[in-house]
Amino acid sequence: MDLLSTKPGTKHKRIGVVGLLQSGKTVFLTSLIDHLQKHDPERFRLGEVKGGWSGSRKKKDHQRQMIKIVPLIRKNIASSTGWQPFEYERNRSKLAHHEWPTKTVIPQEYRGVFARSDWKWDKIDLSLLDIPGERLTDLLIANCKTFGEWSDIILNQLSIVPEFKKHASEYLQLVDTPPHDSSDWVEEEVLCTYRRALARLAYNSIPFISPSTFLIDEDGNYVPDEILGIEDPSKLEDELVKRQFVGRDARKQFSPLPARFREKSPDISEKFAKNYDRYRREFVLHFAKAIKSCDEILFLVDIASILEGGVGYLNSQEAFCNQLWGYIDPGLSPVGRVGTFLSRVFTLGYAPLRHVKRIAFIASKADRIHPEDYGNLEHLLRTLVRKHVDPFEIERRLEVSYHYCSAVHSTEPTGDNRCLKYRRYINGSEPDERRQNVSPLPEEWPDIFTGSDYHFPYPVPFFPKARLNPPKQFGLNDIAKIILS
Ligand SMILES: Nc1nc2c(ncn2[C@@H]2O[C@H](COP(=O)(O)OP(=O)(O)OP(=O)(O)O)[C@@H](O)[C@H]2O)c(=O)[nH]1
Ligand SMILES: [Mg+2]
Repeated sequence: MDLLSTKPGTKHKRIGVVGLLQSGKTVFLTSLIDHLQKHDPERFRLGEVKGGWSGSRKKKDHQRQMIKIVPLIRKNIASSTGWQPFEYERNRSKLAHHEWPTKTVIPQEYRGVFARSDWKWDKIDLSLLDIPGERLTDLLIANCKTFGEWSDIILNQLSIVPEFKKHASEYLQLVDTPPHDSSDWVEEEVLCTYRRALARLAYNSIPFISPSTFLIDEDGNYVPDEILGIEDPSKLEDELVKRQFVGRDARKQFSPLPARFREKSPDISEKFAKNYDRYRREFVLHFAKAIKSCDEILFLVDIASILEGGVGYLNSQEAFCNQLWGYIDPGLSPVGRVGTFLSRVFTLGYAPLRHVKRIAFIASKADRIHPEDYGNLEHLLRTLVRKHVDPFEIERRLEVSYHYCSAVHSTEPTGDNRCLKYRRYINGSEPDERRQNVSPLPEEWPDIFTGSDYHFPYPVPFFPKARLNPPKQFGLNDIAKIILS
């Protein structure tokens, strides 16, 4: 049992930060933690209340004070999930040297206890979970108890979304006709062709890649640099097919098979089903359950990168959204609410049934967009996710909010048209100043767009070297208000 969270007066909140790869989760968390560790109520406003910790009683009645946060336990403490501790110090130091943090390959958790100036007795014990974007594409596996169910959904997606189909057509054709025998050779051809489809999706920045071990192996090793550095696309594809696995290792692979194939070739499909079950049970459910049992989810979407990625990226973002809510099943029906209440009563509050009660959708990296377009940013975010989340909001009383923020604000408008000023390495050892006219954001998602239609800057992070000072941010404090409530 988790002693800290059960201490009277300590409210434990588990928050999952999710989003596709490179959506800004790790930078968001690093900046948030930095602001909470060094909270300056004037610069990171969380609202104001009457009185507070300081001032005489008489004065308190009249004076309004900014809410102040004080970290009580500053280090990462024993993880409740068994995940690795969040690498806050390492990320902070990279940012201060004009480098973005390296990509996350293993799920990480930050844990810290904070006091609020307007809460007399209670403390807040926060768990913040950071999951590599690639792993989140495995949530469909968590949601599908059987290999057959998963196969049908994946093959359906691959064949109906044109941008997916383009890269998967060879595989779809191969498995459409069941083979005459179930030899090892046939099995290897099926796996190899599926790996080729995933390699093409990855090369074309379509993050619809499951099992995720194709990109990050079970031990957290990303595709090696010597493969990523190959410039010739067909050689890169060949190397990915040869070196990466769709499963926990070479002998435990699986790929989706249609019903007719499963029926006519039971040997291969039983083997794949066994590998799928173990992958699901021993690997995916471990982190998937941790996300499902969060109190709140922060869902980060990088709108600028979707526009730069083209319509295929937009469609994968939508497919991902669908899979995520399908598994997390957020909000609570009236029956669910009674169940949660009873579980609290019978266990004296020690083992409440956890369920996601709140989701904040966040358009991240707003500093890559011109401030004139911030209004469109929120609208694009809403239209992207609304269809999937509205039913939960209406029927399950899920609390939903929409935000935009830049966690490490690294650009500045110059005053000319849509021009942003920022820093970027060109030749020297220090980054040089650059100016760029950025694309205007559309008011609605265009019907069709390609990667070359939109351009936004890629600045180096602007982060204080002085450890006392947290970074310039925009909109992060509004999200912190939700987390710390
Ligand atoms: N301009 C700007 N760029 C950002 C910001 N946050 C993130 N980025 C950019 O987005 C990239 C990815 O950010 P991360 O926080 O590592 O993304 P992630 O979601 O943790 O990615 P995975 O670990 O791959 O799942 C960074 O390397 C930066 O290039 C921001 O606040 N402003
Ligand atoms: Mg990360």
